[in-house]
Order: sequence, then structure tokens, then C-alpha cells
Amino acid sequence: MNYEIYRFDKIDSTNSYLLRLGDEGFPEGTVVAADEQLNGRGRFGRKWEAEPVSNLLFSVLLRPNFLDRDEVFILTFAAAVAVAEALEDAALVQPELKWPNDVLLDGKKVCGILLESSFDSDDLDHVVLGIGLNVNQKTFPPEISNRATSLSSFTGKEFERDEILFTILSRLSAIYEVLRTRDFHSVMKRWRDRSKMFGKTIRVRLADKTFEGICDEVADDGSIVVQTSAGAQKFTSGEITIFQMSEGPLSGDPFGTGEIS
Ligand code: BT5
Repeated sequence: MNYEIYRFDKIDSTNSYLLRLGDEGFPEGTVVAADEQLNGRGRFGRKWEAEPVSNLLFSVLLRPNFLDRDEVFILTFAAAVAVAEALEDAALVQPELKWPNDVLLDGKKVCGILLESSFDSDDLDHVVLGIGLNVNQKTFPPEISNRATSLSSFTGKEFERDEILFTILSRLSAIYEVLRTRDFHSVMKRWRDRSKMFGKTIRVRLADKTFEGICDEVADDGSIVVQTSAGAQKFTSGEITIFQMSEGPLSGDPFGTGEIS
């Protein structure tokens, strides 16, 4: 993939801006990166809070015409793998992946991914992959301080943001080529290899029901399978809380809320 990077000191949201560039016909590989977002977004309208200049806040424009609309979910998993591999290379850490879109260090969220798609009538036109990675930020607002971390908080070191950005983009490009061959299985396997959810007790909360059981697998279609007392149940969305063996929740709301599309 050929990247062209547009940099901003300040922007509303790199995702919102790039969705507009996508509508205007900008090519695949267009990247928008900002030092500060005034309206950084998570999923379901949540806020992404990041101190200016300390972190990576960027979005990548994709035009994955080799994917059907119900296969777009795979891009979130591929991006999580790309980020994890990049952090292994560039920061010498071993991140853990949590369904469906979180990258964790020590059970805390270091990176969130926001995938947004734009359709032309029924056809997928473009996808914007937004990545917020906490790099050199040392402290977090009280409401997330016990569940958020940064590369710097975790390692005690400072990082060159561009070096991490270029490593992520290069890993993303490589995994995107694998997706082009439609080898979804190998991408999901790389995701599963970095997840520690399997075999743990998890709680899945839907709008009107809660299920608890052992996390069995995350399937190639991105769904999560849980062994409950009523048998195996498959979920494509829900709020996930992971429990340690005999401790309380490892991470709960709002980080666990997920939908795979
Ligand atoms: C996400 O949403 O994790 C996706 C975040 C994507 C942010 C990037 S930044 C560049 C691009 N432009 C945008 O406008 N967005 C993308 P979600 O799974 O809904 O998680 C959001 C929740 O994470 C919030 O409700 C907070 O509880 C928590 N959170 C907010 N800021 C955080 C941070 N810096 N580190 C860790 N957790 C955070």
C-alpha cells in the first residue's frame, strides 16, 4: 500500500475528516494524523481522550473491494494484529488482544480501534480505520485511569511517535496483503495467538440478558463462542467482562463493549 500522510496540529476527529476525504475520492492509503483531537471518538459515540502531542491519533483510508460488506469486520482484527506486532517490534512489549477491538498491556487498554464504513447504495465504497495509541502520556483522567495505560507508563521509556507510526503502517500493509488473498483464517489465528481470553470466565451482557461462561473461541467470522451452563452460545456483539481466576473483573465496562461490524 502506498501511504500519503496528512498531518494536523489539531482536528475534530481524524476519522471524521478522513471519511470526508473518502467521499471526495481520495485513494486507498491516505492517512490523516493529528497531535490533538477536539472530538476524538470511540465506538457508540464514546469519547477518545488523549493528551495533545503525546500520543498517536491517526486514521487510514482503505478501499477493500475484495471484501463483502459482512466481511469488513475482519479489518478490525487485522488492525489489532498489526498494532500488536508493531509494538512487539518497536517497543519490545507483548500486547494482549481483547475481543473485539482492544490492545492491552498488563490488562489495561493501550490502544483502541474504530472502524467506520461508507457505502455507495449497497456497495462498500471505503473504510476508515482509526487508531488511538497511548504512547508517552503519563496520567489519565480519573474515569479511565485504572483501565488505561501507555507505552511509556508500561515501560518507563519515551518513544518516538513517528517510528511507532511507520512500524504500524508497515505491519498494516503486510496484513492487508494477506487479506487480499482472502486468507481470513491465518489473520484470525494471529489474533487468537495474542489473546488470553480463552479458557477464562467471561460475562457477556446484551441489551436485555447476561450470559456467563468460559470463553471457548473467537471464530473466523469474528464471533465469540462461550460455554455457558445452557451449552455453547455464539455472540457477535455484547459487553464482555473478563474475570481472573479468583479475582474481580480484569476489565469491564466500558472497554468490553463490542460489536464486530
Ligand atoms: C475505541 O472505542 O477503543 C476506539 C478508539 C479509537 C480512537 C481513534 S483516535 C484516531 C481516530 N479518530 C477518532 O475520532 N477515533 C479514532 P471504544 O471501544 O468505544 O472505547 C472507548 C472507551 O475507551 C471510552 O469510553 C473510554 O472509557 C476509554 N478510553 C477513552 N480514551 C482512552 C484512552 N486514551 N486510553 C484508553 N482508554 C480510553
